[in-house]
Formats: sequence, C-alpha cells, structure tokens
Amino acid sequence: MATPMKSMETPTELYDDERTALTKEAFKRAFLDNLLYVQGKFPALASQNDYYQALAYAVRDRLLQRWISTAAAYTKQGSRTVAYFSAEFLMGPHLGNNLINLGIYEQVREAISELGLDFDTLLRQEDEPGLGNGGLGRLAACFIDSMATLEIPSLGYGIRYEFGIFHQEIVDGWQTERTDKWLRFGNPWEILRPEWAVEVKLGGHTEQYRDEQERLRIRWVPGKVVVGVPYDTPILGFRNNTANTLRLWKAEAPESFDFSTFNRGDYGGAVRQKVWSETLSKVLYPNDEQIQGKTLRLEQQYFFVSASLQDMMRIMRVQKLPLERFHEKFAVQLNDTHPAIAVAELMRLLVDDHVMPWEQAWDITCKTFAYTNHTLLPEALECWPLELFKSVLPRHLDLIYEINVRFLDEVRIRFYGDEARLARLSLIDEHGERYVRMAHLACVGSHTINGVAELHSELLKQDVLRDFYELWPHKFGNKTNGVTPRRWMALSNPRLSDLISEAIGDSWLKNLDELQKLEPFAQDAAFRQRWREIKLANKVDFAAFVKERNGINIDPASLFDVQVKRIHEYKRQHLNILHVIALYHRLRSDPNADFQPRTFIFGGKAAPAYHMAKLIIKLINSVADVVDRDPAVKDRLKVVFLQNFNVSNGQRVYPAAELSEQISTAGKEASGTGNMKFSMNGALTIGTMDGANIEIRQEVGAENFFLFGLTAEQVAQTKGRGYRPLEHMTAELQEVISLINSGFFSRGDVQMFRALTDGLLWHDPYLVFADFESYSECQLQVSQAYRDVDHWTRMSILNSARSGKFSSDRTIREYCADIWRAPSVPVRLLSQEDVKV
Ligand code: GPK
Repeated sequence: MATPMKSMETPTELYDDERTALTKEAFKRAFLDNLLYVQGKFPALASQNDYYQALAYAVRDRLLQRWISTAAAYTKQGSRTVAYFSAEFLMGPHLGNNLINLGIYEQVREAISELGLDFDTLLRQEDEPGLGNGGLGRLAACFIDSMATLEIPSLGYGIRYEFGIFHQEIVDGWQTERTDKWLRFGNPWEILRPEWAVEVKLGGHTEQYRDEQERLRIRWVPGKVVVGVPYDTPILGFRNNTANTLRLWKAEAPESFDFSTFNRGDYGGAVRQKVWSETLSKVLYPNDEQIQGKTLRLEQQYFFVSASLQDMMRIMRVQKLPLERFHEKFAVQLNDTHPAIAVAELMRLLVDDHVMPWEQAWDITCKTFAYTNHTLLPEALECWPLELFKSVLPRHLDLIYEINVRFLDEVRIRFYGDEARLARLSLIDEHGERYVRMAHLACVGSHTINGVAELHSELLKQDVLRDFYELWPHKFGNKTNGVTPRRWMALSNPRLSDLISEAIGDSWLKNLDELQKLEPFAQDAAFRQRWREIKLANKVDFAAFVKERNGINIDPASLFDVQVKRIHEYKRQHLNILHVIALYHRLRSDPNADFQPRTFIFGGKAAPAYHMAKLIIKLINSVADVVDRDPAVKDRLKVVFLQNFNVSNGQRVYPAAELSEQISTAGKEASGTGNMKFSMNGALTIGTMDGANIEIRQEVGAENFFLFGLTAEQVAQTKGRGYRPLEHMTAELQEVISLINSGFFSRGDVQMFRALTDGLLWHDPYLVFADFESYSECQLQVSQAYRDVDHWTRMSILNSARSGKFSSDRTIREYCADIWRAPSVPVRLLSQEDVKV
C-alpha cells in the first residue's frame, strides 16, 4: 500500500508544476480540475457560475505562490508595514484585475474560448464586492493596488460586510433598494483564517482594582464580547511578485459566551447572542458624507479597529518585536475619522493590557497614526453623543478625557487666556448636548494630517481644522488623490490601452507620466483617426449595454455627456438636469435650431434616507421619459439614467464618455476621483474650480478644459453677502422652473418636484442658480468645440497624455515619502528548495 507520508519525505515540485504554470495548456487542465474537484460538477451539468468559480479558483492557485513568497519575504525581513484602516474598500470584481496583474489576461481568454465557453459571460458572473459607498471606498481600493505594485509591505484592514452597498433599481422613476447578497454563491477570492480570530469587548463598565504589585488600576468589565474572524484576500501588484493582504473582519459569537446561557437552558438567549454578534458585520451603512449617529455604526468602527490593532500586536509577537517598537513596525493611515477610535484603542491596549506608562504609550500612538480628511461638509463630521459613546466604550471615554486634559493643558500654555480657543479645540463639544469629536481625536493622535487635493487641503487649514493648523502647522499637508491605471485603463479600456502601448510601449502602466509621450501623436492625423475609432467602438458597446438595461436606443454618433457619482446636492446633478430641460425647451421653441445631438448619461445612488437626492433621481428619470417619447426632439436629445452605478458599470461608462461633468459648488468636493478616470480615458471635462478639477485643468491646460462657475472664494463671498437666488433668475431659467412646476414632467402633478424647486428658489446652499448661466454658456462652447472633430480629438488625446499625475502610484509614492517612511521590499518567488518540508 502506498503510504501517504511518502510524498512528505521526497517533496515533489510545489510550484511551477502543472498545477500552477501560466501556460495555456496548464491553465485549461487546472480549470477542469477545479470544476471537478472544487465545484464537484462535470461540464454537462455545470452552470455559468460553476465555470466562473472554477476559473476563479484556477487563478487563485496562481496568486497563492506570490502570496506565500511575499509573506516569507516580509517575515524574514521584519519589514516596516503600512496598515490602511478603512471602513470601506470598494474593490469591484477581482477576476479580470488579477488576470491583468498576472499578465495572463489574453492567454486565459483564449484558453476559455478554446474550451467552448464565453469568457465575458464568465467575467460577468462575479458579484462585485461593493463594500463601500463611493469615492472614499474606491480610493482605498486604488491605494492597496498601488501599494502592491510599488512593493510596499501593507495590510488593508476593514470589515467583511455580509451585505455591501445596496442594489439600486429604478421603479417608476424612483430609486428602490435591494439587499446586496454578494456572498450568495461564495467568494473564491478570500481565505478564512480562524486561527487568528480575536475577541473584541463592548459596553459594560469600568472598575478599579489592585494588581499583584498592589498598584491601583482600571479594568473594563464588558457587557458583551464578540469574536472577529479575519478573511484574507490577496492583492496582487502589477506584474511583480508582490501579493499583499486585504484583511476583513467578520463578527461572530464567542462560543464560551453563549454556552453558559445555553447550559442554563436559555436556548433563545443563546441564539440571540449569536444573532446580535453577527449583526456587527452584517451591513454597510449606505450614507455618504452624512452621519447617522447609530450605536451599531460606532460598534462596527470599534470592532474592526480593535481587531486590527490586536492582529498587529500578534504579528509583532510572531516576529519577536517588542511593543515599544510598534510605531517602527507599523504606519497606520486613518481613512477619514471612521477608524479614529484607534487612537484611544491603541492607548488602551498599551496602558491597560500591556501596563505601559502613559507618556510612552502616547508617544508611540502619535508616531503611529496619520489622518486623511475627505470632506469639508459639516454634516459629515463624526460626533458621538457622550451617553451613546459611553454605553459602547466606557473605558475609551475615560481615556479620551485623559487625552483631552493633557492636550488642553498644552493649548492653555500656548494660547494664554484664550478660553474660546480651548472650547473650540476640545475633544468634547460642550455646546448644548455633549459630543465626542472624532476629527479632533484623529488630529490630536496623529503626526500628520492631510487633505486629498490642493484646494481641499488649503480649505482645511483655513476653515474646518483651522485651530489645529494654528497649533501644529507642521502636521498639515496635501496628498492629491489618484486612481489605478490598471483597472481604470488596462482592464476597462483595452482598445485604448493597446493603441497607447503600440505608440509608446507598455511601461506607462507602471509609470503613468510616460503618457506624455503621446503628445506628439495629437498632431498625427492617422493616430487621431484611430483614437476616434476607438472612442466610437466604446460608445457602440456602451449603447448596446444601455439598450439591454434600459431598453432605449442611444445614438453612438451623439456627444456622450456623463455624470456618474453619488447623488448629492453639492455635486449638483440638478444643475445638469435643469440645463437639459433648458435645451429641451429651446428645441421645442425652435425645432429647426442648429443643435449638436447629445446623450446625457446619469448614474449614481442616493442614500436611502436622503429624500432630496431621491427626488433628483426621479426628476432625471421623468425628464428622460418625456424626452424619449417626444418625437420633436428625437435623435437630438436623449437622457439615460443608468441603474445601480457601481465599479463594474463604471468600467463600461468611463471609456465611452466624451464629456465629464464635474460641476460641484466650488469648495465642496474634496477631490473627486471619477474626474481623473474620465480624463485618462480621453473625455474632456466641464467643471468648476473645485477639488482636483483645478489640478486636472492645470495639467491638461486651460485650453483643453471647459471651466465655468464661481470660485470657492466667490462662493464664500456670495454667501457672506446673503445669497438671493432670484437675483440670478433669467428668462430661460424661469421657463425651466415653470415647466417643472406645471407638472409637465410629472403627469400633471404640480406638487411632485416642489420641494426641489422651492429649495433652489429660496434657500439653496449650493448656489445652483448663481452658476446656471455660466454653465449654460459653457455647454454652448462644448457643443461648438465638438463639431471641430479634429480639434476635439486633439484635446482628447492631450487630456489622456497629461493625466500621469493622477495615477494612485504617484499618490502612494508621496504618502510613502512624506508620511509613512516605508521603503519598498521586492519579493523573490520562492522556489521548491525554499519550501522543502
Ligand atoms: C468623502 F467624506 C467623504 C465620504 O464620506 N465619502 C466619500 O466618498 C469622497 N468622500 C469625497 O467626496 C471625494 O471628493 C473624494 O475624492 C473621495 O472621498 C476620496 O478622497
């Protein structure tokens, strides 16, 4: 009989054997093996999803070699590691991206089609992990991609929500929400690590006690305990050997906890405990830039932060590093204030659990954290009512009081006699009901604070965080956002990427500044022709997609004008749709007017409780409906609302766009990142002087950008004087508002959009009317420019050629140099020799 141990004595080849080779033949074999041995299906019975799963597992096998090699390299070198703390990681589908990064996309496509299957159908099977709301979550995803590509040792830490961002469906023009069951068919990209589970305490109270050395100490007696179980997803670098880790925590009930209940015969109680525990990682809060102030949300934040810090301490134990060197081993980036409780939690772990003196623990804490702010909107600044905070984190409240006392002492000496300043800076807001200010906790506990675009970082210093800037100017800096060109160009726009590589070679994907080499091609008529053909082909693809989804025909020859992003008043989708109505009115009034045909494409989700945003969606759909049915404007004006805008749909729309709408009220959009994706893919921008628009315009040149509207300074002045919308009323705008209020778009219902129009007329913090004329005028210039096909194409090429700055690789290089001080650690693939058992 063959002994199973035999193979252990003479290790056979572990890697680069038939099982994980990158050749087409090996891949086919692996695919069929996975279908049989993992899915338990044979081809006649397999569904498309079974095939997708088999494909995903075959790819995953090929990631693991890199993952193990990376872990080995980092462990051996005890590398300095970036821990990116984020409540959101909006990853989008993994399969295509992993194939791109492994460099086997084409081989695998061929292998699959040689097996008689449709590769694109299989790609579409993946339910994308939508564990984020919008820009902030997608930024985290681009950042971990860039860290892996730049070979920076890093861990992304977050929550494995069972239900991600809701699925949006439009019913009778209104947004409806359906639960996102992304885990329904399993997730082949994650690996469960039950052996690294940790306990997280919540609630209860604190008490004093004396330790063995008779020292007076404080103990936290929790009301409940949950277990955090890590699920790891490998994050590949682009064509290198690095595979970093995204570690997401699932909440489970600790067995010991419900056993006691169970033993008492309280079966219901035991189950309730389990249900409650799992609620913690059940669902992503769907609010963007608006806090809801729910206890569960604070519990979620603390849950993942505590689990992550404990996990980092475990890693230090494994690597035999003393906790005194925590800040040398790890650089932690706080993605907004959602993980800011980490400042108090690290103090608790060091002071309470590891009996470290306060001063030393505080020194380590401040050297560990850095904080990124993502918004200037006051409604997004997290403040927790004191009582709520205390009920969830009684020990942390005490620690925050202590941090605050010491902090305000420092301020008192610096700003002698300035009581008002003390109140403004305090970690506790004491005007009326008392609150814990999470942004203040983040600022006090971090060595560096940054905004996400030049203007935003300036406004932070002048406005929201002014007092902190006056106290610690050296802590402040800017890190303009970026996006990964791997997903947002190579994967989503293969036609354009191939043309670019043909022209300038393919190293631009690792060094996006090389796109500059495209500039001379803007003067080359043949190249321009190919550039146009590609845009047209992308538009044709997108039109087919719209036909399938919305059942309407859009003309690929019309100008594709796109606004896709979360629906929010400050982003001003209503400014866009008012202008569409104005165009409609012009066409109806003068049917023979010279008119550049346009397709207006909208997409984005509204927070479920944000009524105004939902009303804006309804208005867009209502206009779309009327315009579609009106033969008078047929073929010249179309409006499409793309349902359920997410990463996958984004990958379809950016390559097809010609005009990118970035029309927020100046001073409100921190950066924007969609603006960058459009520009890279050759769309021109119509935009305000806001967020990263300013830097995009700077890079691509004012002559290749359609600028309109008030500047942030003018917005502030206008508001200072008292903004009166009626002063900006024009005849055309009057027509537009009247048409809406007449019930023309709402089947005679004159009330339907009143909340919206009244808001714009009487109290509009976003100055829509003030910018309307300038916007309209600018759109006229767009239409004229579009008619000069060659000129437009030149501008399009130059937008792409000059978008190098907006690679998230550049952003991450800056974080590494200025904030993290984390050197890269190249990974060598382990050979069979290295892993002999
Ligand atoms: C900012 F504060 C927040 C938030 O809660 N969610 C979110 O997506 C966005 N953001 C900003 O609105 C964008 O301007 C910015 O580009 C993005 O974060 C990433 O920094």
